Amino acid sequence: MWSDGAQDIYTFGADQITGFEAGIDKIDLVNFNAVLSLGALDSTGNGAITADDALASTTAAGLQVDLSNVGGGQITFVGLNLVATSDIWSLA
Ligand SMILES: [Ca+2]
Repeated sequence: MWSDGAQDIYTFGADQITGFEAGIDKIDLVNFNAVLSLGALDSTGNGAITADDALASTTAAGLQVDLSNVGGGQITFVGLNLVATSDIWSLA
């Protein structure tokens, strides 16, 4: 997946995202609404998803969020080590 500079809304389960623009682009996890909470994604509760959170880790490519235990895949944010929870949609 590639970002084109405008606001992009990503909806999916397993992908590598290049060019994600913090504060502009959004990750829509509506498909995981029933099985995943924002608190689970941001287990440290600091408003950002980083390698310190339970479902995230740092890979050579960038921040990877592992949704495999809720029926998704691994989402890799290429070149990033942090994604704000405000850029995540559809989770409570
Ligand atoms: Ca966090």
